[in-house]
Amino acid sequence: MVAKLTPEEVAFYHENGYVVARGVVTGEKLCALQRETDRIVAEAAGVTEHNDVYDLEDSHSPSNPRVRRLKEPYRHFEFFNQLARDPDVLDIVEQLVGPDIRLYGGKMNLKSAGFGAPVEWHQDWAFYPHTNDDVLATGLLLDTCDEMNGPLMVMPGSHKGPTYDHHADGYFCGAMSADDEEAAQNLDYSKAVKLTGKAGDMTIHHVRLVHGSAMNESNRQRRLLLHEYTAGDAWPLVGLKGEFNQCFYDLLVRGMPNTQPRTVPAPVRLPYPAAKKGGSIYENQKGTGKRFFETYDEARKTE
Ligand SMILES: O=C(O)CCC(=O)C(=O)O
Repeated sequence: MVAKLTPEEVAFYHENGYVVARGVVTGEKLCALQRETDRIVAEAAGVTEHNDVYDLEDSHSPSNPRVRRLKEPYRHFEFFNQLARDPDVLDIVEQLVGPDIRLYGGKMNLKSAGFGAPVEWHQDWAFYPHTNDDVLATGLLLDTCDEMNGPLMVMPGSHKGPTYDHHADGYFCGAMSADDEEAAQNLDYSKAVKLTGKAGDMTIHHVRLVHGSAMNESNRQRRLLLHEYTAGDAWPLVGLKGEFNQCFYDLLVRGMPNTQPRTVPAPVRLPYPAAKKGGSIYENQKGTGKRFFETYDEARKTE
């Protein structure tokens, strides 16, 4: 049986906007997760462009497959559907958002050894604001993650601050610009915390927390399975991600559905007009203003 968060860890999450739960997936379940991921990634051989399942690195080719994201694996693969509903995971989520829990979305980000793409600083709230902010993302580590292979980085306490601009040239781009004055006044990026851990540990970050990650320059991959969970009474302000019955009932992974959304006065910015480069956060962020993190191409140019 997996340990729940201690009262101190729950208080730490509310104060800082993140926490890491240790040893959430272990033993055969962890091996199965790694095996299933390897199988799905191997099937990207032969895929020529992004599709519903795969988001591909710019350097991907069918003969040299490079996957940077599996999109919503719980929708495509029963193993991942079960994992998103795992009682050990939901027991922890329940400690943070309450007894009614809806799965809003999910993805696996794969940072390959040597070139895995960075994710610019952003707040998930800028992508999917809800009527209340009892919303979080869990991140299951498939690989041991240290400072060198692109850990998720967070800005402690930033979930209590403003919602920053995630637009460039008038369009949503899913990233905060390094030129943004409001962010520069409020955030000291030298205080960013790297969420390192062992395979099977689970990061948790609040939907309004500023976070991102650098390129993986190590010789070890870093795979992170992210699931976004909302309180059952949080209603998405930018609309449901799909058909009503599925979103409202099937993806209610714990508790009772509720037709009376709870509202709180959290600062909202809408992700509109939509990103010029749609698809995934990696594509959206290509439209960003000034980048924080070096990309593979930039790193090669300066060599
Ligand atoms: O994979 C990462 O390190 C960052 C993931 C993330 O923040 C996202 O995909 O929204």
